[in-house]
Amino acid sequence: MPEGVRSKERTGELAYYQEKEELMSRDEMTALQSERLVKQVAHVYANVAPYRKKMQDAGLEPGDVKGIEDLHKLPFTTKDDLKEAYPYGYLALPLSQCVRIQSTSGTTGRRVVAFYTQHDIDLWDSCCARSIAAAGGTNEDVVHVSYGYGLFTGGPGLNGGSHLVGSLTLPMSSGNTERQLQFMTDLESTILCCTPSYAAFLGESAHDTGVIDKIKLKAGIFGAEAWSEEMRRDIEKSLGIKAYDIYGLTEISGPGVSFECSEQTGMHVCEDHFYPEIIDPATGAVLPEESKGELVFTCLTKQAFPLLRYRTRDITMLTRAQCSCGRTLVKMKRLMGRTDDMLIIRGVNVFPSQIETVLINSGYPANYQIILDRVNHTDTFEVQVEMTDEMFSDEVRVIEQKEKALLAALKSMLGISPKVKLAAPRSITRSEGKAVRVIDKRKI
Ligand code: DLL
Repeated sequence: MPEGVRSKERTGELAYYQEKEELMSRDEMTALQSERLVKQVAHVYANVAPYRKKMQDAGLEPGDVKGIEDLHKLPFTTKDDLKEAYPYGYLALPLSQCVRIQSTSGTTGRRVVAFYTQHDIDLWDSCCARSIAAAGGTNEDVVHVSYGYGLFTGGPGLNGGSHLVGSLTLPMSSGNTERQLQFMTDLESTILCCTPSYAAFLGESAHDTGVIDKIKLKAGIFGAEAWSEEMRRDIEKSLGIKAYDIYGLTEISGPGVSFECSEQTGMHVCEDHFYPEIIDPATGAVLPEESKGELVFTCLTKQAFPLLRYRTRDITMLTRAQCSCGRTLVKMKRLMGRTDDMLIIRGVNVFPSQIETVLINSGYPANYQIILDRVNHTDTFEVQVEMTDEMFSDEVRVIEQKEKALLAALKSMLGISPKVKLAAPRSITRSEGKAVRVIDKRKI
């Protein structure tokens, strides 16, 4: 039986899940990354037709990439590339060798389906295990996973990591706050994994229902959506814990691409598996460390869905400042925004264009606004749309029925429910320049 990460509390020693990789010297890491990249490029050239074509178009052969210093020669991969090749275009192995798919929360066309071999699942789980160990998790902890389970990577990823650490894992999934608090108190959960907004809500509910004194949590691992230092402090105070950030994306594996340690100044990237670069989003030029730009990842070890130079559209910066936890893995700062229009609402990825499609398909004009706010750390989400003259009615009941029907159509497309408000014809302010579709009042 695997021992997982044993408690070192008594000695006060820091626990790592994979000490060798997490504390590797810069030279050793570069050599490992180079060796892995050369193998990976040969693998994708042989097995992924779009990569072979991209490389041929750029006049490149696998032999031209001799180490990590040649990475910049390779073309980028974008979400549009994956969209065009949906679902199997970037699959590098026969399906018979794959054991799992996970998917992003976008709808068809926007949805990315990621494939995993058992090796890919194992390495992903190991990255999540690093995160749990960095948050102080050991085989004496009870890890309460309230990320969604299913196609979303949050639940499965942290679940796998918790098993490797040897913690008792509570696969709660999201929702049903009353039951969450009951398990949390009855089974004495010590580490909570969920979105930061849900953590804040759980804290509030624990205070409101008077169970806060029975809660034994010591740490939380929160990610999948943007959050701020202020929010971190609020959650820490409310739940009496230390709150750690965790980052990842389905295309690259899921949570655990990077994770925070006790220093809480950014997330260590699992760069032995996922090589990060920061580029200028306008020109594609690689920027030096400590510059703000778009984060790009190359999968060095994944077998089934090994993306090269994938443009995440997330904005951050990388730093190699020495970390008090001892880890030498490069750190990325808390995310500073995105280069595209994707909104993350209560942890779900939503594109304004999806909303527009539903409105237009339901017979509404394209005069609408999406209004987002954050009340008590929870996102509020409202869609206001104008009625046409034909639709307009003085009867409240008729309007309510229409709102209900539109809400159902939006929920089925997006997977989450906005508040729907039908406005009188021509009542939404017109813009003289670009239309302002999204009003995001969330202060993050
Ligand atoms: O959100 C994976 C994940 C699950 C990460 C659980 C952390 C915890 P996707 O649904 O593919 O995957 O969404 C990926 O979410 O490109 C970021 O824009 C955003 N995101 C993820 N983590 C963070 C974070 C998962 N810690 C997209 N802070 C990414 C801010 C985050 N944004």
